Amino acid sequence: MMKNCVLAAMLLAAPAMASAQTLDDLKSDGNVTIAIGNEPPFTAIDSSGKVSGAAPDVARAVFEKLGVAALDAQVIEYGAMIPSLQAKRVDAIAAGLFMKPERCAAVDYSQPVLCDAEALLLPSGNPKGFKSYADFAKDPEARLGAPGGGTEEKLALEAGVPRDRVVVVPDAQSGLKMLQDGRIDAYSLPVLSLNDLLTKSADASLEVFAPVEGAPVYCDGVAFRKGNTELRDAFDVELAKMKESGEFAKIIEPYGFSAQAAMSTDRDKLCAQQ
Ligand code: 6CS
Repeated sequence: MMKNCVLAAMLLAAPAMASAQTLDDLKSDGNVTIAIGNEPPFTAIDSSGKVSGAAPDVARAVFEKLGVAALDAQVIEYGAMIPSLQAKRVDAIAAGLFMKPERCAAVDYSQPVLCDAEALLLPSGNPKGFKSYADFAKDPEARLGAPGGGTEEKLALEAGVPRDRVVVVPDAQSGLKMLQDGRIDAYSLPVLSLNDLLTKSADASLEVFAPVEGAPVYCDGVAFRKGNTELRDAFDVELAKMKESGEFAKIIEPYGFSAQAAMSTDRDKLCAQQ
């Protein structure tokens, strides 16, 4: 017989389950829970729990129009976001999770929201001349930091960088510290994320190299559970109205993102892009 205190502790430790399935569920809950990576300007959460960033701000605006007043977030590693969505820990992913064929097969994405190229944070002057992920493969000593399950990690591995020289970095601050401590030779994230990180670090010994040669420009969308097309389609209707009215641009462009970039492409094209 399990002691009651142990059982109680296990129940308390159980992650909050976002059980909502449909738009009606979310409306009756009055809340939507999203996955984020806490990687400004895509997503951010402060010590009080306030959620911001271009992706959550767009999602919040759309859900408000759908009658879902509140939005909260769970910080999840990129590689664990889709499993968390499938396990109903979150209702959606609004995190800059870029559309790629394998992800498009696993979730139902909205139409595009945020687009960005890939970049490298590295020592000023780029002394080792890194311009592409293939450059890290060619240099037997080079170590590249990248988010676990992220696009940069996959691109580096596909370019031939051995697994033991692609270092999984849990978050932007850790990546900065690992670079400053010499544990990695460069840290790869999208351009706007590294520009934000470098500006806040005020570290004149580092610079951003962008775009990474040979890497595509990616766009994200809000990701919903596969088969949840009723909710995804309702989201898309309001997103399209916001793009048309200019409200979409007003939300994302102060963060540095281009509304035109997202409006000049679509889910089908992005999900077909390798
Ligand atoms: O979609 C991804 O995997 C990438 N997206 C962002 C916003 N940052 C890094 C991550 O690898």
